[in-house]
Amino acid sequence: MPSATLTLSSKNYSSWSLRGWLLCRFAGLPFEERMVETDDASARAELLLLSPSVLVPRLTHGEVEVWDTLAIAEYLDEILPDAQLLPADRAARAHCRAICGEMHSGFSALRSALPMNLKAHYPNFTVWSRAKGDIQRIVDIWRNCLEIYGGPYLFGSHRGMADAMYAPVATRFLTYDVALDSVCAAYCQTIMAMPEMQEWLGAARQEPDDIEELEVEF
Ligand SMILES: N[C@@H](CCC(=O)N[C@@H](CS)C(=O)NCC(=O)O)C(=O)O
Repeated sequence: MPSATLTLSSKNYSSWSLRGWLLCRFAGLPFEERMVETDDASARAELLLLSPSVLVPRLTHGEVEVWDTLAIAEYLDEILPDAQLLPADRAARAHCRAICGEMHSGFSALRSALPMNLKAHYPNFTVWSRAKGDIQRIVDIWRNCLEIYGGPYLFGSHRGMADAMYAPVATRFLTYDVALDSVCAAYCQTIMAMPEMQEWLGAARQEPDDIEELEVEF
């Protein structure tokens, strides 16, 4: 297997970095991390050479360059199929792709109103009404998956692509004190208790606090 490098930005603020990193870890791909500050001009210029979208995460695997989180997930599933990032059953796989697609292309109100900030906690946070619609849809997705596949992960006993895609949402629900039913609260706890998640959180806590530009989206 060729060597792999995963380019990331902030561990505290970058939800897409977290998704890409979890996907690589779930897949069992040995990789080196490369951190870039995307608000630094020279780092952006360098990133542009490597990732045409100027976005992270970006995976380099030997000669192969993959950017965009969905593409990274599909690539990892192809090269490491035994990791079962996607469910084995075709219908479940289609379901998984559909909800990952929703996360990838949607929930913009949630993303802008409740940016990922792992070090923060905002008790009694008032959620903007459009973001409430996104939260309701995510809760419905989670409840439906956990009921059909039996949990504790979205597609059953094996964590995979969908859990990586929704993991930053679990952190947001905790950061912003979003009231959840017991099923969804338990799913959030399952995600937060994963050893990989604990490792990422530990590194996020070590980051400096002042990356203001990244407080906006992600
Ligand atoms: N659709 C992209 C989204 C990636 C993305 O938005 N990444 C953010 C970090 S969370 C980024 O690189 N921002 C850099 C910048 O805007 O300078 C994906 O799936 O990977």
